[in-house]
Amino acid sequence: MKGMLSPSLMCADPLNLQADIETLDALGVEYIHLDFMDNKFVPNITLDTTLVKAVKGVLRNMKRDIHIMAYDPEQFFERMDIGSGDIVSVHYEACEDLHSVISAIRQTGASPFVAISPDTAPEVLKDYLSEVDGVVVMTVYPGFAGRPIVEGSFEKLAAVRKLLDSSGRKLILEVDGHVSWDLCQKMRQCGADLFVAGSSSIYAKGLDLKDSVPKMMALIQ
Ligand code: S6P
Ligand code: MG
Repeated sequence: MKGMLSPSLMCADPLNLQADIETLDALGVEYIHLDFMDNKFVPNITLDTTLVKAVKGVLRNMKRDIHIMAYDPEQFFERMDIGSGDIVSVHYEACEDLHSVISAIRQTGASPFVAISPDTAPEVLKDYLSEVDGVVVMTVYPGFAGRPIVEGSFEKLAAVRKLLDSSGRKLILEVDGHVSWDLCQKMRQCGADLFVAGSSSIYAKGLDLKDSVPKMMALIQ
């Protein structure tokens, strides 16, 4: 599978979101990463359901990659208008009945992914590999941009890759957190397919997306 990019909209200038989305779309970026938080599962709030829904209306070729860092994520699906073409990831640590949440995502036509936080072991994923289309490995503690990578993240990515391949299904490995210029190629070597790019790379201060995005896309191939 070729490496794909998912720029994190929470790292964009909040007064310029539509222009950024249009630029990313025109540059051939595959996904736009939308972080939704409830201020309970993680101590922060970023993009809200109204915005996540509105983004759907301005996309041309890009698809939404919705990362829900919230308890009881099902309550937000309708307000985000999730459906065909969307990736929707929910956290293993935040769901009481993860099987039923995955099934609810599938029923909308969206692609269900399971996300795991840094302290969660890869083995917990085994029970869900026949139901999801991919997995998100968080390589920072969720809630904020600009955090340092957690130690052991490369080994974890490689272990998850092995697990996904052992399922016999073509599952996507998404990496989220400190995907920097320096580290993205090592993440690729460890088996990541989909890269969330934020303040450590394309959204670093002073950069122009028209330069930084093609540069990042080349690095993760
Ligand atoms: C963090 C969130 C991530 C961030 C991303 C930002 O809770 O899930 O998607 O947006 O980590 O990128 P960076 O390079 O600042 O870590
Ligand atoms: Mg995220």
